[in-house]
Amino acid sequence: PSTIHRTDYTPPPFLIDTIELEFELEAERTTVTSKMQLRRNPQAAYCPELQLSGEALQLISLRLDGVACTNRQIDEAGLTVYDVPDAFELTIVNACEPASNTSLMGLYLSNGHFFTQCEAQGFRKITYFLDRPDVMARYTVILRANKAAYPILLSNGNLIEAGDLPNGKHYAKWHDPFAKPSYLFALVAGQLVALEERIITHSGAQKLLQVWVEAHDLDKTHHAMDALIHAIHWDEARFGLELDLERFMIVAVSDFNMGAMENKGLNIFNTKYVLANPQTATDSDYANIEAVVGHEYFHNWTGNRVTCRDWFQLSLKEGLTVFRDQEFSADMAAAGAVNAAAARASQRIENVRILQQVQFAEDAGPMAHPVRPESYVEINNFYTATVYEKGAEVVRMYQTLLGRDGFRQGMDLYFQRHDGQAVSCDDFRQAMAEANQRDLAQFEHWYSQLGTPYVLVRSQYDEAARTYTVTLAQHYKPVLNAPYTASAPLLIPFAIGLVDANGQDLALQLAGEGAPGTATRVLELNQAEQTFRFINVQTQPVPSLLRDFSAPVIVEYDYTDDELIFLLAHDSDPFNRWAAGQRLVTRTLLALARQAERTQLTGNQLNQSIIDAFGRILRDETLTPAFREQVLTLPTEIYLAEQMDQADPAAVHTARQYLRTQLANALSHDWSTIYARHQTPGPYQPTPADMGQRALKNLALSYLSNSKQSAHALHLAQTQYDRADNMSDRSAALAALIHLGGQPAQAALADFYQRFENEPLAIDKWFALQATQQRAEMDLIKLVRTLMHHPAFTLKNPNRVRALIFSFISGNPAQFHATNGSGYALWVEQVLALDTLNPQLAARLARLLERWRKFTPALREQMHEALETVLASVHSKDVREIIDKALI
Ligand code: BAL
Ligand code: ZN
Repeated sequence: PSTIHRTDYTPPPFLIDTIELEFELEAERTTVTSKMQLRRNPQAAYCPELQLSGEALQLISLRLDGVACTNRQIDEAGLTVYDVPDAFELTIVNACEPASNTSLMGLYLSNGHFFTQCEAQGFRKITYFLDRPDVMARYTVILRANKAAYPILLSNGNLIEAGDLPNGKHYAKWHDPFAKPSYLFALVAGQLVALEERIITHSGAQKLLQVWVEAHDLDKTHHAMDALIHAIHWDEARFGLELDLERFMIVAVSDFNMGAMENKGLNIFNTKYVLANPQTATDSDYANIEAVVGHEYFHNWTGNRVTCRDWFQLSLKEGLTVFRDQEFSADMAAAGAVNAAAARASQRIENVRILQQVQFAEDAGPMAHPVRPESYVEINNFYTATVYEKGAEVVRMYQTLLGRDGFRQGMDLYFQRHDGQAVSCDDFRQAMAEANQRDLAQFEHWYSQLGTPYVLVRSQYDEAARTYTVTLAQHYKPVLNAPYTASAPLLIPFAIGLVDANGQDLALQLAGEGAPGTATRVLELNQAEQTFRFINVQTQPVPSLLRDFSAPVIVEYDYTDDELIFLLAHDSDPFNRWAAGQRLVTRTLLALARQAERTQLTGNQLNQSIIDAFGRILRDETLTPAFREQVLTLPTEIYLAEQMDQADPAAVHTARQYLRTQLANALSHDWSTIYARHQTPGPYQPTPADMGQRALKNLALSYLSNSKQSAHALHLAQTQYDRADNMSDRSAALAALIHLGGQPAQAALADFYQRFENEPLAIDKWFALQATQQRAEMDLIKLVRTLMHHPAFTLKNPNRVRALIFSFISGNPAQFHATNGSGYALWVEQVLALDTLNPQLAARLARLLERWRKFTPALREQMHEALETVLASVHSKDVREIIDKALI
């Protein structure tokens, strides 16, 4: 497979103005007729032949301007038509095979219904086309199918006509008035029902909103519909962006590689991000649905109206849209909360936690790439945390640097200039710069440089001069196997506060300034090293660094434990309060892990002041339950292993379990009190306040089940399981029961299965809870293998595979990395099994071993062998790219 390079971009030699598509939908073999109006692109170099992409297609006929055309060739990549005129009509008839398409790209079947997935390059599995995002055409689509089997026929845009046909068939004709790239095409056909709402948007236009599902799921669509309505209003209020179609549809599908897809006017969603009722969905499911519904809706402008010139610009739409969905979720949480700032901070903590756990690790491994990648073999491998989450942080930094109004002006100019175009990350930066009359040339490095920047902080207090000097130095650490390591100083917005001995923020005044200013200051670090001198500082402060995580960097500063305990208690910036706690606990856990590598962890090895500090947070009723839950949640084992020079999953597991038990026992009275106090009376409501209460209560239950009070915990868990009126409480109780083991666990697992046998998303939880249990005496590889033989398990459903196999590997690294290699053997088998079935999912699984060089020598060697084994038999370019990069 060849490598595609960003700098090789050339404009498309031809443009397609319109396309009329006709589908004869048959499961085994669908016939597609495509009539396109093409013309040479005046902006491109002359090319005599037309090359159309096509994969796994059978060409039936080809006509050029109505005449049969034989001057053409078909190969693995597609169809070439030689010596074409400057402007012409091309009519292609081809077939594809939806029923045997297990890749879930192109046209496929799920539960007997037809669905499509075209991003990034799935349209070429439907028909021959210029399948690239800078070719934007107007689509008219006619769907024909058996009416009884497929009563609902949907495509993008507006329904023009529909009617019956002979032989039990019917048809529907759709027209999308907006030119779009092929990756935004979609069709759906099946037995579906819809929840409908009509709304009026701010220009006074009436819109039809529909959430399409299978009939038995109709009661689980209300939350998604509410989220959609909120998202529509939010985008009007915050960015002045209005829904541009007469109707907007969401359709749920259970077999889906991604979370959801923003096809124009016809979003297709993984059921996991649509379906919710209190019995089947947890609080985090409710929150994720709101975020993903928002995300896909926001793409209508950031992605669809203005799209990407090429796939290297993916973050142009994804980073921006993640930023927008994060802001939406934060505003929604704040609107429903008593303490809006705290609600916003909790959202921010969740976003940053994912970045630190997933993206920082990606940035330090063989798949490290800039937010705007330089090259790829398979673009599907670049739907990454870097493009999405780091990309969102890059967008957030514009807002931090330019202010909210300045950012809005930049967005306005971006749409004014580029509506209807396929553009680049540079165009976005240019709009931000020009709308604010700022030179943002240096900001380009955030798009072009890979790796996580470090900011080394040194500080000095001069008591006599009453000055406090802060020196910031930015640098990268070498990235393992990174293809290139160029580095120029970045423009880093670095928010700082200084906290006095009483825990109060100082009003900050830099040398040269006439008067003290705000408590938080955004310093602009734009050189390799810079010094900032604060004046009129009466006593030595403790610095609160990178407040609200103002840039996606790692701060290096020698905080003492006491300083961290102080910030945990006093910092006015809630994000940094949480960050101080995490720093403290990570430091403690890493010391314990080092110790566990040498000797057994017994007795109380902990600094009492740390336990006291966490106890005070736990008891502090002025803090929201959601925040307390976040502070008391320990970093994951994967994150901790990543912080070691040589990852030792077993030692990390021992250390983390040890600290959990210590915190459980030392604070057991508090946990019991918390458990009793934070019940949520009344019917289930997914409000931020109730969600926070449940999160804290269920954390208490989890700690109690790790404490000496296991009989008490068993009683609580059993009662909670039996009485639960919602999935958050029931699944938390089940997790506690599984942890406590024995007959009650088996009984609850059996009950749960029976109760939710017909609810696939709940059964996913049943698999995941078993795969992520933390019981040292349990052979989880054996359990996972047994569960893989369960009749409800299938490799064909990505959610099920993620629930069992991915959950096990990421939730239980100590068992996965068993020294006998049994985890790696499982990995090899499953990567290869998925490789032919669903290459995209296989590549995701393959990535779980990419950090092999980071591990202790004994594990490293076995992981290397496992990678070589996969390489010897791999078929897909998706998996091959990952393994090749890992082995460089
Ligand atoms: N565009 C792929 C799915 C998403 O990011 O919304
Ligand atoms: Zn997206």
